[in-house]
Amino acid sequence: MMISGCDWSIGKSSETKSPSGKSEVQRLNQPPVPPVITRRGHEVTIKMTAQVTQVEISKGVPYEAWTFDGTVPGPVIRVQQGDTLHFALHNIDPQMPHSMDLHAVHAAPNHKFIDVMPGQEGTFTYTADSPGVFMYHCGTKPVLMHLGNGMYGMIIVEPKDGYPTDPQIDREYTIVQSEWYKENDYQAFQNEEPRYVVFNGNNFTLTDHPLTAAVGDRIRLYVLNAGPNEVSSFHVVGTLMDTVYLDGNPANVLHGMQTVLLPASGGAVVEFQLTEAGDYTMVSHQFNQASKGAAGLIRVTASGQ
Ligand SMILES: [Cu+2]
Repeated sequence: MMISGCDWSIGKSSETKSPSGKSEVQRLNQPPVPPVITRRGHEVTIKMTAQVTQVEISKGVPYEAWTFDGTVPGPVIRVQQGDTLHFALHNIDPQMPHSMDLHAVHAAPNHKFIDVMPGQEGTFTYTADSPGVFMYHCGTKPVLMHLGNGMYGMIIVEPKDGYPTDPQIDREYTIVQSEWYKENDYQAFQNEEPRYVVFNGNNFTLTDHPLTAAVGDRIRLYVLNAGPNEVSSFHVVGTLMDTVYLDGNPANVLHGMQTVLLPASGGAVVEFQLTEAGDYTMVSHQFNQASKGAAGLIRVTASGQ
């Protein structure tokens, strides 16, 4: 593992000469690498990659994303309160350093969230002391560049004794809100309105392929707003969120919520019941965001298929 204190260019793609002699931009599309997560008692080993992979952010709109494991958002990591995490980040992006900042842990950032250089693997150990729904992200400078290009995901730390409402829950899903801007454009990340605001990485999957539930099911969503810039107002049309645990901590309980405010990097566990068959839309109730893609469906049927 190497520590980088170096300055580096914002530009991502390198220029090469084609056979015709014309300059062209070299594009990367590294195939996704699923995370390796293994448990021995309360020792959990997590191996992830930093890599560059093309993702589809809207139908027919590719984006050369900087990713964890080749997806945006990165894979959901789920551990238990009190676990010791042995985390390894393999940086297979040939062009720049990346890192891992886990909001779920107490750690000195200059020791445990440090840059891993191209081709290197960094290993770090932390304890997941606090329960919750947390963001993880690349913390390499400029952080906005790495966030705007896709380097974030959700880590769930299950409470030691569970949530009081665990026995009532029939189905659970994860939703990560985030923004897409002009590709790899730092100025756009800094100054412009997002082109898309999306759930789980794009603006079509959760409407084309609704989440499913049966009539009467109690649903739990683990929700995270990864930003990088916008606040989210998470709402489910046609129900009330009977129980909300802000940031996923059972101590932060609210009841009867119509909308949950999620700051950039804020999370929540939200629970509700769907009492009639039909399609229920999840949105950010900041409707400019919903109109840019921050919407998805839960389809409720008698069978729940
Ligand atoms: Cu990065």
